[in-house]
Amino acid sequence: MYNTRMHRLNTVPFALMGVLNVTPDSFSDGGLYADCDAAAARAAELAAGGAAIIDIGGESTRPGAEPVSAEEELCRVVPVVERVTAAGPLVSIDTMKLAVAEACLDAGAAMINDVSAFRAEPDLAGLVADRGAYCCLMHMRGTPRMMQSDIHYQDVVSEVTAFLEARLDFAVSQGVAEDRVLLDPGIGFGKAVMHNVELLRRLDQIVALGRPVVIGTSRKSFLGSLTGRATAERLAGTISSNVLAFDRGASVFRVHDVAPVRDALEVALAVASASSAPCSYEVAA
Ligand code: HH2
Repeated sequence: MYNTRMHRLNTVPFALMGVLNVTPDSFSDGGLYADCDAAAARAAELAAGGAAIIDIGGESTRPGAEPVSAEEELCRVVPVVERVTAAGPLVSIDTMKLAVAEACLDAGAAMINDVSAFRAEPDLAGLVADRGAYCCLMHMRGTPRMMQSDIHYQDVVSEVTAFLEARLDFAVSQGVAEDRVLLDPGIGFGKAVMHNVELLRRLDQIVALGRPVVIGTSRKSFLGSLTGRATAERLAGTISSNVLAFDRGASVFRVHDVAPVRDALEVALAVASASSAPCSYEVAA
């Protein structure tokens, strides 16, 4: 059942992925939804705002974040995955760990969002293949702890594109069906401000790999650098960057503020799909 609904990701013009972090230390919603009732209420709010997918995370990946154990991550996320899937929304689990991914698939999750793109635990690819689950493979330089130090790229877009193509090939070599894979350039993961800007500007290069592209700019620090805004004040920057990514072919938008981004994307979609035939109109005398 969930695979049929997820399969629409290959065809819909866009889908919103609502962020739900059940961590004490996520960069923008840390500590807000650690309680299972609060998390379930937030998931319902995200779904009502237009989220087709709820992305549940139990380990922060913000720059400098300390890793958490599999036991701790399991305690944080599994009860929430059970509650949210029982309520109806599609669930993606934001994890790099095989044990967490397996328990969350058992609890009803439909997608594994692995910011390490199966590098942290390569056997995760086999699990995704066996279960026929979806996966999002993201580009990240190094690990969250160290990723923002000593950043160098010759051509960030070509390097990220080549990385994603290689990770897609790896997933397929492990038995994952290509049409189950989404790709993500990893905005803010081991990138300086101008690398993020360049990735958005030339996103069509990544879209050309032929898989749905996920984009995660929501409230991120590069928006703060560009606008001088604090984390809670980055909605306009979030909307702008998501609309620009949509214009270049991204189709899944990972955001905290689902409803306003949805509205902006609906307008962008209407403009993108309007006929280019000249309008005929009459002016009343
Ligand atoms: N960004 C974050 C976490 N997971 N997954 C994908 N696919 N793409 C992203 O851009 C992405 C991601 C970081 O944001 P957030 O979850 O809000 O913060 P934290 O990692 O501190 O929990």
